[in-house]
Amino acid sequence: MFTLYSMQLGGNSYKARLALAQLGIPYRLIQIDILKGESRTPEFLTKNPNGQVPLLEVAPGRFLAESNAILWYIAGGTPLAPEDRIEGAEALQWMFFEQHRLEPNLGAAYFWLTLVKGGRELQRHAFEDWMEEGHRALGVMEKHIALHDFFAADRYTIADIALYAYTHVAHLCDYDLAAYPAVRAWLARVAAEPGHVTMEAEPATAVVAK
Ligand SMILES: N[C@@H](CCC(=O)N[C@@H](CS)C(=O)NCC(=O)O)C(=O)O
Repeated sequence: MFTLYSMQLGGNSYKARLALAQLGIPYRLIQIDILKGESRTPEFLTKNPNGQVPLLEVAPGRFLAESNAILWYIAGGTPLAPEDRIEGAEALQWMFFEQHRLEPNLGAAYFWLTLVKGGRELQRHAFEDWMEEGHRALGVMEKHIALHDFFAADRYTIADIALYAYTHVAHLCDYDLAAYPAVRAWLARVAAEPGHVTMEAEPATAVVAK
């Protein structure tokens, strides 16, 4: 059985929990509180020297980091991963876009504005950039999703899961999605997918480690 080291309200960890839930894959869930430094303990650093969650133990002692690599691994061979070569590459294209353009802005704003007390003041200098670059990324998504139902392969895939994680909480960290009607419609389509779980939910397939 997989073991997932996860932060409940972290978008990157949510991606893995959402895919595992929708694929009906049972796993052991270990909650990590990064605000208490639990991803930087000597013990955790032996598992992931980069000191971050999510982290998936795929076999005893074999660890996989990076949320989108985890998505790629767990969804391989399932309908969530396009099997066609170009469609698979297009899913990857959006997953790299998510890590380069979306997550560094929406993810950072979400973390500092919603999870860290006093974060807005602490990060005042960075906030303008996150807003500008985040809106740029949302604009790119809007153009694509106005013409398609999903981001790759004409169906719901791991590309949608990757992009959904921080887009669906954008409104909590000052991003007004009013100018992105197609993105809002896509968010609703993703939330209506069978087996969808929210970021707050502990998936029924998870066995929470005590
Ligand atoms: N690129 C990584 C980013 C992971 C990441 O930023 N994780 C955060 C929580 S969302 C974390 O563990 N931060 C703790 C730290 O850096 O000390 C991914 O997609 O998994």
